[in-house]
Amino acid sequence: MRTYLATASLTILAALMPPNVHAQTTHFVDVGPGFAFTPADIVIQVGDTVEWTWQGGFHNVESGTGGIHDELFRSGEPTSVTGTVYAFTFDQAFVNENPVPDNVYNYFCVVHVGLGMTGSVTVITCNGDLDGDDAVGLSDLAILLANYNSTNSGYFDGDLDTDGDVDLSDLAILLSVYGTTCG
Ligand SMILES: [Ca+2]
Ligand SMILES: [Ca+2]
Ligand SMILES: [Cu+2]
Repeated sequence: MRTYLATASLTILAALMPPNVHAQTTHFVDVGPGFAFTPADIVIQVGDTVEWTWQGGFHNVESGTGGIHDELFRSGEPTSVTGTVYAFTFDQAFVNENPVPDNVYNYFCVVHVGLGMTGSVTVITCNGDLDGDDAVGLSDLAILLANYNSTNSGYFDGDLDTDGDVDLSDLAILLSVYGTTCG
């Protein structure tokens, strides 16, 4: 009975929580001029767009790991035309149709993958939800506080602004979405 009441209470609570929504933004990644994507590893919110811009060298962008294309996204054949732009939007439909572990979408330059020219896009589908229950609440706050003042942290440790550490700015973000639900 107690379990039933707790479950029912949570269900009612979830229905009352506002949805977890955010403004869509564009993230910029440089392709070259050396054998690198800069920044190589980015964290974005679902619905955001990543825009790669060629800064020099002969490169492309294609999803996959170890030089094996997984056919999720690809800029086309390698090009050396500086100023070339390739944009891809990681929306909910894309994530649903192409699930990958921890929502980490890896990519590489087919010419220079052997030189370590790789990158990744981590897509957050529920901002502030650190334990993956599609709601932002006390358990997520507890995770953030447990890692408070830590460095070299990841998003799911509570580094919500992905600047490498867990501090007041991350707490502010979590509180701004506290009580929201996703999915
Ligand atoms: Ca949660
Ligand atoms: Ca941070
Ligand atoms: Cu390259």
